[in-house]
Amino acid sequence: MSAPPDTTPEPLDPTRSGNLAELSEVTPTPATGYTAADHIAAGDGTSVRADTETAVPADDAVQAAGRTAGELASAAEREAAALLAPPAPVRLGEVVPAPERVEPDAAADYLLAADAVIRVSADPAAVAVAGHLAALLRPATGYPLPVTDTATPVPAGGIALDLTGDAALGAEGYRLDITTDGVRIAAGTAAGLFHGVQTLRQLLPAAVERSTPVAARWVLPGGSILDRPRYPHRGVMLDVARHFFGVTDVLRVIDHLARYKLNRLHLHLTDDQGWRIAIDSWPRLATVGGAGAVGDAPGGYYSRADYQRIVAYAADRHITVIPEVDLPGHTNAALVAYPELAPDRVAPPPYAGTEVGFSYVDPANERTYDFVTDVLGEIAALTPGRWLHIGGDEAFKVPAEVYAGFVERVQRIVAELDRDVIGWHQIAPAAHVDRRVLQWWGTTGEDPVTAEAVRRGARLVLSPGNHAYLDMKYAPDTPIGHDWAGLIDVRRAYDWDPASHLTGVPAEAVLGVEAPLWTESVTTLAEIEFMLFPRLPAIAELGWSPRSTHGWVSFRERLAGHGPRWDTAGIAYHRSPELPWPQPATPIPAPRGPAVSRSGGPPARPGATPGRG
Ligand code: NGO
Repeated sequence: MSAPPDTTPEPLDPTRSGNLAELSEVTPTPATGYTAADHIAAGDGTSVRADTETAVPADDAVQAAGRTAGELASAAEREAAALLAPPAPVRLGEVVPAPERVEPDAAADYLLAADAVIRVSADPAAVAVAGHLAALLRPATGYPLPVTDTATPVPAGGIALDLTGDAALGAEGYRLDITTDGVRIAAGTAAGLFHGVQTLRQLLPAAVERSTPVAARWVLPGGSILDRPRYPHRGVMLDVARHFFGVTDVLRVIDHLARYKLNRLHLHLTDDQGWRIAIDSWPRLATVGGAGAVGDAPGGYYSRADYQRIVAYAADRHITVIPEVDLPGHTNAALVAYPELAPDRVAPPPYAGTEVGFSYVDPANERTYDFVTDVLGEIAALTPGRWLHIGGDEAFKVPAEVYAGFVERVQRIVAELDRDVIGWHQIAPAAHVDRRVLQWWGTTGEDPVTAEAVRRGARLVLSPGNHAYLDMKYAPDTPIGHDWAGLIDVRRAYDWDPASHLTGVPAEAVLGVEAPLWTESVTTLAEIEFMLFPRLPAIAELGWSPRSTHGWVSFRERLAGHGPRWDTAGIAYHRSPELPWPQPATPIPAPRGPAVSRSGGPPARPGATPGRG
């Protein structure tokens, strides 16, 4: 256990020349806080905190502090004492989402050595996971961590990733064994190995999130974990239509999903305010329909190559992209581009507001089905995953019978593309097709029409608006977000049970959970992260962990322990008062990053909280 300093060191003086420049050079991500940490005198003359993002040249730090020789001597003494005491290893159970079974062995802690080797089964997908692990560990450890593939990987003092082909762990499960002699992750699939790697990452000190080397003791807590997901569908939806987010932002969101063992990224690609994917056969959809956004923010769209890059990056992390083309409503941007699809064949003006339910493509026009066939066909060709999401929400102006007929026809188009259809639960009244999935976003837990569709064979993904909608505010003073489905603090995001949420729907019909992030009021990556963290891990735990592990008291402790990781990785988050965040060992410097405040959230922007509908 590291000894926290008994007096408070001086905060960095940002006005001193050199400080900020040095900081940004050493740490590209924002330094937003400290935790109890070891001070290490690194060989290059910088003084580095083991699990923070802060490093300053030792001489500068001395002068900045303006201390006497005596003060310096006692500071050095404290640092030496901290060096001698090894940092507290993370406890084996401190993983989010909570693993199925955890058996700690206090006598078996493992110390990663500089010459450790990663040995992996000779299978390309497993080797890719080993490469991913090495890439996660190399920046902070500075260790070479070579990857060797072999028929029978054994830890031999390092880390073994063993693709056993054993079906017992299921499609995504893994077993992790940590002993003093090495670490072994075994799984029947590469996805299982990948999830095991995410657990391993969380069990290392938070400093592992640093992007530059730091001298630290890389200790893993001894024992075994056996872990398998509760549900096969664990997702996040990102609305890139209301505001557009470029490829780099989406890739970073994918990294966040991977950390918490989520396996679906649902991209809401089209809406009234913007069409975000290039379609060769209908080019104006993107070039004209993609031009705008809410509040006249800059528009944009993904080229085919951009979209493929997102899909491939997700696939490398065992995440399936589910593209959504929202039909027949939420189509104003498409109608601006192609007025022939509008009921009156007249182009509406581009829309930059936040109302819903006013637009629709004409269900009585055959050209509409050409459009749907072409668009879904082109997107399916770029999407290896099984699912195409057809939207279906809030088509208020289309009469019920016409609507059901339209949805049935679109469901057939999806089936002809050899894909499975997903739609918002409003598609429930349409006839059943094989493997149909409804995405529940209601707020009551009660819907006989959806329950009836389930009786006819549909399965459900649960995104209850009052628990899983991450565009809802945390609290009345949250500077961005909606509140039409209520306020969703971390506990509300966590404390519900997908298996029993919807009356009349049996537990077996539930495929999993998904947290939608609508972006009417969300305009930057920092704001995305602020709305995702800490609620995303709450939904992830509902999707992954067995119900028997569910418990707010344990969850809030485990989750709060991730704060220093997010700080170190430069992830913006809401420092919710519900969670027992670890006490900083030193004062928190003012945030240098763009839009993050540790106390409340992103800075308020005038007029940034549109209501819905
Ligand atoms: C609703 C609506 C979206 C809004 C969102 C805002 C669904 C499925 N349709 O959810 O268009 O953006 O609420 O919270």
